[in-house]
Amino acid sequence: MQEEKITTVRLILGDQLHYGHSWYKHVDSGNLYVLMEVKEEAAYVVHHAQKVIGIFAAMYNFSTYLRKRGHRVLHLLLDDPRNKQSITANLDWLMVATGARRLEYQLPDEYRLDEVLKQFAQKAPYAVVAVDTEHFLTTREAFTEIFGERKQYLMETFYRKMRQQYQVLLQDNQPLGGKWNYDHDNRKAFKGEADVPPPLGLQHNYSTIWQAITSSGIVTIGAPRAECFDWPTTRKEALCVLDYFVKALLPHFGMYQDAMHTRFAFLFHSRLSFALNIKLIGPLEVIRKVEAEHHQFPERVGLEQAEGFIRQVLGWREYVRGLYWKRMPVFGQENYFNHQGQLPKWYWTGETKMNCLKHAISQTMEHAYAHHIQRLMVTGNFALLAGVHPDEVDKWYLGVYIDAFEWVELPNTRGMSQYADGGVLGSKPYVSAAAYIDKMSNYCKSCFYAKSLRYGDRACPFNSLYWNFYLQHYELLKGNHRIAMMIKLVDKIEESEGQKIRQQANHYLENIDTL
Ligand code: FAD
Ligand code: DLZ
Ligand code: SF4
Repeated sequence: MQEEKITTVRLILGDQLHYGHSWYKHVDSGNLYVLMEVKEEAAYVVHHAQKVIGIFAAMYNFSTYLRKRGHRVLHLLLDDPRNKQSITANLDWLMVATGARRLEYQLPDEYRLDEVLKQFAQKAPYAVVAVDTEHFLTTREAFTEIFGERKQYLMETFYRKMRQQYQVLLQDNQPLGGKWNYDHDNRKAFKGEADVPPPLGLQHNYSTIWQAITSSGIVTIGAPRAECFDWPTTRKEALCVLDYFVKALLPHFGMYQDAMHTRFAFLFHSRLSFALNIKLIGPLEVIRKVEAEHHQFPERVGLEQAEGFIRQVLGWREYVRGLYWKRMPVFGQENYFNHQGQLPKWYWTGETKMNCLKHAISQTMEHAYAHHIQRLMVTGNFALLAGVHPDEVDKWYLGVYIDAFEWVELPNTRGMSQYADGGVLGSKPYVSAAAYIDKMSNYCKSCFYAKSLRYGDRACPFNSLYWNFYLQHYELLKGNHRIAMMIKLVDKIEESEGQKIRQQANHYLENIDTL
């Protein structure tokens, strides 16, 4: 029997694996679905091995799913001789080879690819149509609709609007429990008060995929863990991770959200970001599940645990995306403090005597994962205090985490963590000396450096670097009322003390690779 003619090619990017997308509701053999493993996408930054394996495996599983549903699929593998290793170069030959007269793609989440595909469409001699990914709860334009043309965009304003729009944790349109935000209850250090459940333990053997990646010459970092790959790569598995989260981890999630511990890389975190970002699972189903668990078992899953989680997904996740589309491409070039430094070499190995950084970086290399406070208050904090160029910091974060895609990585890194936007996202720089890290973790207890010393060979580098940061950027920070107390303390620093701080900080900065 002759195969039906292909009329439309539908492109699916590696982070667009949305099983419920309306594209797949009806089978039409005139449509060819195309997924491509390409070196170009694996090379715009050096990615963690698990990120590349995870994306390729999830693409493979998604292709299999579509085929089983009766759809026509071309999954272009890395070593396919036809593969030109670039999305647009592949589209060029594919459109000719199939004779299709129409190309459809889902709106990319990343500015770079969005521009590439827009330009490609302008030149194409056939119809090109972009459709929504049907994944997010807000549109790219949400920020302008909510905030107009303001200079600052408060997450809390955005979050409340989202709660109302989607009727989440509300009663008579008012927040359940009388408060919108239980942030103050989300800051407990973990001292072993509860058992930390072991990771769910998905076990895949993806060594064939890993072999193909290495043979193709793609450069990666970090441990592949290909034979015991434990990130979800199908929708079914993503749902298992969600299930495990609400049953085993959510009861303690909010409380220990900011805690860090040498023995537990994941603590009570969901590890859902990868599945969410490649769209195996949707934000609303995650939110509804957590909300339902709270309603059904309020004793076990207190409001502060549920709200603490929902705020991240309904609030922060949608908020950073809105800000990304509002502020790109300028956002990606900002450098408020004019920092020019390089990342210390040990950011790639974890080989440093600074225990907090050693743990946060080593687990990043081992699991392609660190939780929010490790990213913000350990690695991000240090990079900002050390004056590293935001481009370098962005590149690192975009590469090392399995969940890193620019729309979410860049606002968090350049905006929240590095304050390179001068305070559009966050109202003050997230910097701290050792005291905060000590309060929220057990890292300092077994550290080579002394958390309470500011001067000397054993002084914790965070301490002098912290005060040095305020002295160095005094003019840029003195008008910020959120840090008025700090500025008062800086004003009290005598000239001789200031010199000692600078000396100690400069000594550390000059020897940064050996800290
Ligand atoms: P949980 O702690 O269980 O939180 C639940 C979910 O909330 C996450 O899965 C995520 O989807 C969402 N969420 C939580 N915080 C944020 C946030 N600040 N912004 C957006 N979504 C959030 N997240 C990414 O998904 N990709 C990134 O590339 C990324 N880069 C970051 C870089 C820096 C410097 C910082 C400070 C944060 C970054 N985050 C990023 C946010 C956050 O650290 C991760 O979403 C979280 O650690 C993922 O682990 P989890 O799924 O166990 O999260
Ligand atoms: C990150 C990534 C990698 C490593 N490889 C591919 C790939 O081979 N094919 C593909 O379609 N997508 C890949 N991706 C994801 C994209 O680079 C890109 O980050 C997202 O589509 C932007 O949101
Ligand atoms: Fe980190 Fe300083 Fe604590 Fe060591 S003493 S773990 S370097 S904060």
